[in-house]
Amino acid sequence: EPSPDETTSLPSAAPQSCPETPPRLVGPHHVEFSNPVSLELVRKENPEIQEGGRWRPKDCTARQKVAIIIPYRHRKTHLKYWLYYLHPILQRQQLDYGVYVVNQYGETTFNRAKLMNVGFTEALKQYDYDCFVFSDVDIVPADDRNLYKCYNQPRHLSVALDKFGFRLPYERIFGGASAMNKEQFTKINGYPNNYWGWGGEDDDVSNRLSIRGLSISRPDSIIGRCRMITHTEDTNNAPNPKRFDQIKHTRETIDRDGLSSLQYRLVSVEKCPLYTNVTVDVGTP
Ligand code: UD2
Ligand code: MN
Repeated sequence: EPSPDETTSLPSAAPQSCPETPPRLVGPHHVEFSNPVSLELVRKENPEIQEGGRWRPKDCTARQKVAIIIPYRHRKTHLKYWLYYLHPILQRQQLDYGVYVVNQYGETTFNRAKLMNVGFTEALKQYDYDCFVFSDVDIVPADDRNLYKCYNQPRHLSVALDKFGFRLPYERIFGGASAMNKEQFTKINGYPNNYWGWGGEDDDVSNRLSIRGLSISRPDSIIGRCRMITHTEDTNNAPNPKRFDQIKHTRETIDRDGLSSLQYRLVSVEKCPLYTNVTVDVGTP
């Protein structure tokens, strides 16, 4: 049974709450993916990160406890870039945070959405998180004013991606990187569990939000600039041919498919120096 995180050497809660606007943000910053980085370098440049990829500010109490959930399989080079760029940003944002890489076990069809539900559930077993950022492993914000935290409405973070010409490809998009607090996430019954392969699951979540009367909040397209690492299609993640039909039926599936029906076999939970590695068997379609 995992113990609450307070047993680590994280600084204990400071009396004063951190300022609403983090004081050490730098604004737009350079992001490039041309020279691969090592985990050793990331550790060296982020000496305060505790095992499992945990950090919290020492001179003030963070306003939110944020679990970052990354759906993952066979993307080591991308993960290293993500950790390299995000750890410094998240510290400047003064969040009390933990990074959870949810690694799909085996070589069966990828299920991004179900991995998100597993990440939410497993992160809550470790610490009393109140906010959840769900991020692809290949997306890095190019401006640290894009706060990886939760808002009154679900937050879409990756709003101005290089891949999409720095604008939204369509208004209701919620894929890439987004944030929901515990209440918002449970209100939509989490992600659907039965989208196997590429596509559609992010639009299903977007449908869930509108069905439950939630709207999408976003930073502007300057602050919301992000870069996506270019990549080819992964093996075992071919476009899901059922997706078009599935996203038409969210209204019927929202209550029965999601956190309420989540089943998985936990293979391991490993506290690595820069992230917690959750390996899970999500089954097959
Ligand atoms: C888009 C969406 C993404 C998701 C996906 C469809 C944006 C910016 N992104 O991304 O959120 O909805 O379409 O499923 O709208 N992954 C692995 N290993 C694999 C396969 C996937 O780690 O073998 C993870 C990884 O975190 C990756 C994510 O799943 O970033 C999404 O997969 P993708 O990058 O192939 O999809 P993409 O870029 O078309
Ligand atoms: Mn991608």
